[in-house]
Amino acid sequence: MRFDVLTLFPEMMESIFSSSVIGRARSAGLVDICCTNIRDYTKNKHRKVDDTPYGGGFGMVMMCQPVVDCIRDVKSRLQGSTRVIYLSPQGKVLTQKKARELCAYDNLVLLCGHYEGIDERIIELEVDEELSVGDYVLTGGELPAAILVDCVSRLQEGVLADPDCYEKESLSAGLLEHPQYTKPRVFEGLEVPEVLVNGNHALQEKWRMEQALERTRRKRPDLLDDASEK
Ligand code: 4H6
Repeated sequence: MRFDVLTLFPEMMESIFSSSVIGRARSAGLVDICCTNIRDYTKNKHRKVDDTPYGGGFGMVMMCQPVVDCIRDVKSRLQGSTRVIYLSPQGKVLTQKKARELCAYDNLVLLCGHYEGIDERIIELEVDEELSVGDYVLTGGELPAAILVDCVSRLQEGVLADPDCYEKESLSAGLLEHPQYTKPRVFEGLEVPEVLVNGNHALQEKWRMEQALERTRRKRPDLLDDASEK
């Protein structure tokens, strides 16, 4: 899978994508992540990417020309199926189900908005889908784009060390994870549940499933309402 992140802050994105699991996946050639600076596509001498909104109002709006040229140039170099996604508070909220669906594309082009957003005509002309990472407002689309890259990358084959991770996830689809413990057995008087220390494998599996269900009921009952959405 290839990701192209179109942003005014490529160096910020590079640092995120060079670390941890995603950094390793990239070095191993399991995902290809490329950050492009939208400002490189400006044609005015001040390298200006924004202008004042028609009809007045607060702030600035990203202009059509640099953004559209940037999207088209990046797309022209891609092979296979491509989806152009704009990260914005107006999008549908990203879910695990959506992340799995996006795995069907060869390329994801992620457009990061800034200022008060982008000229609506860019969306009309070049954007296939608008996604949000949650109902709150951020200063830019960069962190949402990083979340999407992370979430879809970890579904690519070989990115997670243990293939059982995917298996387990699909079994408990739409549920929260059971509690986890490691050594020592007692910490400040709190003991690890007996079944995890002395129980047999079948009992432990049953315990984990019960805990996952109980936790979901208590902490996120909304997840149980429509398990198919997850
Ligand atoms: C597009 C339009 C995504 C992008 C407006 C982006 C939250 C999310 C942005 C804006 C984002 C999300 C610019 C509106 C700054 C507020 C960038 N915020 N904004 N929930 N911000 O996925 O002012």
